[in-house]
Amino acid sequence: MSPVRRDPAANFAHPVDCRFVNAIPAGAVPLGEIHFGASPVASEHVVHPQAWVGMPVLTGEPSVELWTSTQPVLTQRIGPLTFARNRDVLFGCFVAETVTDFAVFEARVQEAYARLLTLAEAEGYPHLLRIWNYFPGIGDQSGGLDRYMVFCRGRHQAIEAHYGGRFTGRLPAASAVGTRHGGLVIYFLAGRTPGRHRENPRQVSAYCYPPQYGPKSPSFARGTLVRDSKRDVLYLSGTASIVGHESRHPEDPLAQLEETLANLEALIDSTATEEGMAGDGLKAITQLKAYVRRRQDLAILRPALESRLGPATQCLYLQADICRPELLLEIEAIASLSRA
Ligand code: 3EB
Repeated sequence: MSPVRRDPAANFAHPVDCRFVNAIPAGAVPLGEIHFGASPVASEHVVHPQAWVGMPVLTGEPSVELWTSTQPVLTQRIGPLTFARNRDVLFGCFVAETVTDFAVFEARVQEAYARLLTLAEAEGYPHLLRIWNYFPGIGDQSGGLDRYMVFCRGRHQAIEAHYGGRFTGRLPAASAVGTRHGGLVIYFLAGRTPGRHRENPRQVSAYCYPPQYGPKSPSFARGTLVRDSKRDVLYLSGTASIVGHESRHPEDPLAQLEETLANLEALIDSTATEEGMAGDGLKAITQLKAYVRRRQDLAILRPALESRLGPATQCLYLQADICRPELLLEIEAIASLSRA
């Protein structure tokens, strides 16, 4: 009997695609759809995960973030969590009403994370690959803390309780951004096999931020690389004009953009080098969401950003509140890397 030859990459499959669309194309197998916009969209008869994120869309670009599967999908709902899974990944979505009170909000965040971590594990997808967090009033203050800090504490408590002890090595790429309308929306991708979580050489790991940014550091990795049999996908976390742990260039949107792009580029290039991939810098980005605090900055930010991207990159521009008041911009992305 001759040994079976296996392509090592064949052990990994990430049969998932993300596109920004206006409508669900015929024949698509949705894992989930996230609608961005100023007002909610009522779509009944939808069984897969779906959410509305109350952020004004700043351009005429398609504003539905559609996650599709190249394999058959099973969908299920347990309380506030809706999830869809194929053989290799689970896409889940948690939606809750707006909660003004900080203590109630923190408990809600903790509950959401406890539920999603438990669910992903119980269904056999224990490895988080990417998480998005959206909620209103991210900069609201109460008792010396802002709502983002309270969010971080609720998330931290649930993650610590779930994994017990050391958990930083399990944290995936994430975004946490402030909406103008609607409630708490958390959606995520989890896998049967782990992703490779990445840090940024230009930045202190967020889970090591000093206490000046809040009683519990933010629980996320700068990026998560997911191997696939054809291409590898790098999920880049929400990235801003932060070097080390400090914000740079207050009041200067263009300089913040340049710093943010340097951070994204450093994350892509260091990942490519250390993981043996072909590095293509910012040109490797296939999808990008730009969160812009002030609508009037779009006119200078957009051309400067797009001059640095490849022609096929899909961009979605959203008006949003960023977690630190001095930050005017945050960018998250998906990049496609090929093995060198
Ligand atoms: C930063 O680098 C900017 O708390 O999940 C970016 C991505 C940010 C994710 C999160 C926060 C989060 O600290 C803010």
